Amino acid sequence: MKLYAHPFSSYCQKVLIALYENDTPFELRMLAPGDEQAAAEHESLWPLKRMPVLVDGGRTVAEASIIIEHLGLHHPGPVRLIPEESGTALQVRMMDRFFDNYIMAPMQKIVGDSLRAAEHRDRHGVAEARTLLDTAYRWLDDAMAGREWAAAGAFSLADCAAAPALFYADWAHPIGTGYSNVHAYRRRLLARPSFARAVDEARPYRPLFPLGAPDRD
Ligand SMILES: N[C@@H](CCC(=O)N[C@@H](CS)C(=O)NCC(=O)O)C(=O)O
Repeated sequence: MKLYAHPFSSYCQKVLIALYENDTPFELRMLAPGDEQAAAEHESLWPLKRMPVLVDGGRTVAEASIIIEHLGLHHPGPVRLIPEESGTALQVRMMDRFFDNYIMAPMQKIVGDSLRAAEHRDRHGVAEARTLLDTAYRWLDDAMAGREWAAAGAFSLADCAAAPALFYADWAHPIGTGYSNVHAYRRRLLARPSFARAVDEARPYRPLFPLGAPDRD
């Protein structure tokens, strides 16, 4: 399998965690800025030009959650990231949607806006993203009371989504000190070997973080 990705990308880390959890072999096709050949291959596979994209034999699979579902179906390992029982799987998928839509998306809005020229900044959109993050942190703090992992009582797809989402969201819009369950969960995610590896591999790229990476994590 070939994964078109960049180690510093949050959605790529989401899939890298799943691959590392099960020691699944793959080749990284690095989408480095300026590598036109890799970019052209990526665009021909997925004209939407979002990463990651997985190529598995003749199949091209896009969207991080779907790639993780694909891995569970076609390359299962000892760590099952989508539970077998369909009701429990639904809880996992709901939390996965929560992290993508309400943590990752507003975090990307804030980071993406900071890359724009001053005259193209979207102050209103960024303010909305910050409000959404505050609401999401508050909801998550209640949801995580008494929970180790996001859903199903075990590490899952939802935690693969949560790890990079909370990692970068806390950099872009710090999680309030009152949200101790969210902080504790973020620390647990950082201690998980699969995510710790993804974070370490991405360390050299921290100077690319447009808001300035804090000196921690
Ligand atoms: N819905 C996609 C989102 C992927 C995404 O936003 N990837 C970012 C990197 S974290 C990207 O490709 N950005 C490049 C761009 O926006 O042109 C998924 O779940 O995989």
